[in-house]
Amino acid sequence: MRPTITAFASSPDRGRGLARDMRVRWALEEVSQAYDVRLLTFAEMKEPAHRALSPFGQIPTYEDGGLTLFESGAIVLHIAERHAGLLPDDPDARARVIAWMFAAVSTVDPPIMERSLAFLLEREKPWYDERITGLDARVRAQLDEFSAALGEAEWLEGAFSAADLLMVHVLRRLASSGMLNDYPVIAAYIGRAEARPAFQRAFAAQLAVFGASKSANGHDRR
Ligand code: GTB
Repeated sequence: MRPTITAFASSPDRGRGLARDMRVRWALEEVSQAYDVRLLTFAEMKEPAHRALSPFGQIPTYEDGGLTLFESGAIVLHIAERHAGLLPDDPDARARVIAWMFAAVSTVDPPIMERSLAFLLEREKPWYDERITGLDARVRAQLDEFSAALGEAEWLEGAFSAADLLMVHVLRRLASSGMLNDYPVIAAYIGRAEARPAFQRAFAAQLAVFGASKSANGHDRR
């Protein structure tokens, strides 16, 4: 039986693979698990049928047999636990990978997300320059720390794992900021992950959805 995930019918990321269904698609591709996708409009995401899967009316969700899950980090962990390839066998190494997964979603992601939202929603406000300066400083401080932690390692814990998958997805959001030019260790890490065939298959799949949403009405439905 193939799991079904949900994704935006017309993603505001315009096919850049930044929406969080990308994490789930990528994990499924890494473990060679075929899957179905149910595409949702913003209105459909807030309807009771979807809220039964996702209390906050968001994507992605995951359905497999009787199991339904929300939260991309939990879904990736579930996939990693059910299939070989994304978690080490050694219990201590596995615990460290899970710690890095939490670090990606609960420590590294929030300031990056806050910076993106400020850029999107507050760019015209009188306080924007001061706000973005503060947010940039927070993100840069964390990039300094992450760069030092990664050091010369190829991946966070031995072989590529679910931790790298989540961390890279979080960090990719900075691609358009120009900031990563100052962090060659991180840029190379992202590049290694993006070169993985599983990443490329997942990226192409979400890009195809964006292409279809654009051509459906003959214009960009963003
Ligand atoms: N913590 C949850 C998880 O990790 O699964 C957060 C899920 C979430 O934020 N989902 C977003 C959503 O459903 C889409 S991915 N938003 C609609 C809503 O809340 O009503 C976040 C996202 C959206 C857009 C871009 N973008 O345009 O670049 C990137 C990421």
